[in-house]
Amino acid sequence: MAYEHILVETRGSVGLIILNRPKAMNALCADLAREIAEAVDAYEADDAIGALVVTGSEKAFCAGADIKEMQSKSYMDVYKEDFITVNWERLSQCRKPVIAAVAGYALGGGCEFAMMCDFILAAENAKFGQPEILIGTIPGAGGTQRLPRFIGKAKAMEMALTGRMMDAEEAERAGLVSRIVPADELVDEAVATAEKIANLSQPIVMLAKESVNRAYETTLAEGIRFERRVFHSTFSTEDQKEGMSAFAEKRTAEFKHR
Ligand code: DAK
Repeated sequence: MAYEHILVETRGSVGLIILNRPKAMNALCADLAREIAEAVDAYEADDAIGALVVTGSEKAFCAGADIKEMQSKSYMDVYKEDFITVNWERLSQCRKPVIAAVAGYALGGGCEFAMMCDFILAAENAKFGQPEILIGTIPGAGGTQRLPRFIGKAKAMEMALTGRMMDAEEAERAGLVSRIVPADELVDEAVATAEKIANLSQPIVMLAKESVNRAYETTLAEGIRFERRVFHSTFSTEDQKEGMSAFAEKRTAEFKHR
């Protein structure tokens, strides 16, 4: 499919989505959000794809929602059209693993967008922020909810109330990003990591993702009960038999994704 604001590329078993709106620092206009949702739909439906990587440019992962597009909207506009919500949330509903490879600015909706992914690899020049307060609004795609869960109240509150940006090192220390990699290796490293995941059992990977995500939705006791049921269920798969047999026989497992 031809897109206007994104590039898509299949590398091995990995679906790569590259935000490509350089003149606007990859700001998410409605069409860009729709295109991302369509690309996620297509990769999700493709059995040959085991994991996704979302990235931007070296200068900007994404500078947030398109301020020029939304500046004149009224309350009734955003309420009635459920302002870009459906397409934005598509990424967080993806059942396959998604890695955000962030270089440059990840601001506002861009930071929220990265947080919708399963984990973030950051280039040394990455900068994260929720600057909505500086333009008279507040984060609207999960920033006030996900950020405190990831980095704690003190830093999340400071970022939401002042618009201060966090550099990659602080973001790694705070737990927002899993690793920092050199900018020129960022996408290759993200794709290699995604490929590693894609070569494991797809259904087991999906169960692991669902189980970790449950930690953000429920109590510890309920989460542990959920995990135990899911753990038990892995024993009904061919891939669990294959994985454990391969270990015992000192060979590499060949998962069938069943
Ligand atoms: N929107 C539109 N255009 C943007 C933009 C944005 N967010 N960010 C940058 N641009 C444009 C600039 O206007 C400029 O365009 P021209 O003037 O050349 O036409 C071009 O990109 C280059 O930007 P700068 O000249 O400003 O470049 P600098 O290197 O000096 O600065 C910057 C880069 C990223 C620090 C700066 O551009 C900046 O502060 N940008 C705004 C960042 C920001 O405030 N982001 C938060 C936006 S509010 C929701 C979902 C999401 C949201 C809400 C609800 N629902 C699902 C309900 C999200 C809201 C937001 O993200």
